[in-house]
Amino acid sequence: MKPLSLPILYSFRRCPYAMRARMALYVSGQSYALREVLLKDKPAEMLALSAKGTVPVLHLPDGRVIDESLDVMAWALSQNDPQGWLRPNDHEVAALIKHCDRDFKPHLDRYKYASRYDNADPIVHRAAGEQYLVQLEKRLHDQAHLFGPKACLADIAIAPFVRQFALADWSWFLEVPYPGVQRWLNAFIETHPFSKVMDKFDPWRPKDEEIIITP
Ligand SMILES: N[C@@H](CCC(=O)N[C@@H](CS)C(=O)NCC(=O)O)C(=O)O
Repeated sequence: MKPLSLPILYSFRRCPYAMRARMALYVSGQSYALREVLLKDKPAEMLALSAKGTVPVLHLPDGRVIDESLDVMAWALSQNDPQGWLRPNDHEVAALIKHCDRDFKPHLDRYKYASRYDNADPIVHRAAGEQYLVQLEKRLHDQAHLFGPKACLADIAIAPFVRQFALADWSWFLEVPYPGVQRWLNAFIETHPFSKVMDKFDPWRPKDEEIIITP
């Protein structure tokens, strides 16, 4: 098979890390081959590139491998950032995303998938995760996005995780007193780029034709 001249993205549709990577690739205008992965049966081709076995993994035509979602976003937006998602040297953006990945995500997992963990009480973890919503609400009660009127890297990187948290019990989410977060999440779900990157594809097998995503 002829080597591809496009990047290849190993992805899992419902993974919030992969969602943020797909959105950055989409907005940057980058075409790529999408290989949908089953997490319980990861392709050897992906593991040969990145032994840690997490998605997303981006394999560039020059051979470089990017296997952290924020690095995929940074790479895509360094090629082209038409919506101005990158804000130079923004420590506040980086800190808010880090807070999501390091602190909020473990509570999200233990709330949504409590039975996968020993002694995880979902309500305790929901309450702990809610503290992150409180932080977001402080920013969103009087502005449309986390850092002003326009979306930036932080909104796109964080919203997929808040969506998962909300979907764990949507009626609970609608009742909590965070109107800014609710409005922001609804807008995120209903508009591009999110809706553009949620198409369904069968898991990739080596003999398959590549699925080329063109923005
Ligand atoms: N720090 C990584 C985390 C990626 C990650 O944990 N992805 C999950 C899916 S949402 C995964 O691949 N888990 C491996 C597994 O479940 O086997 C990133 O930002 O890319």
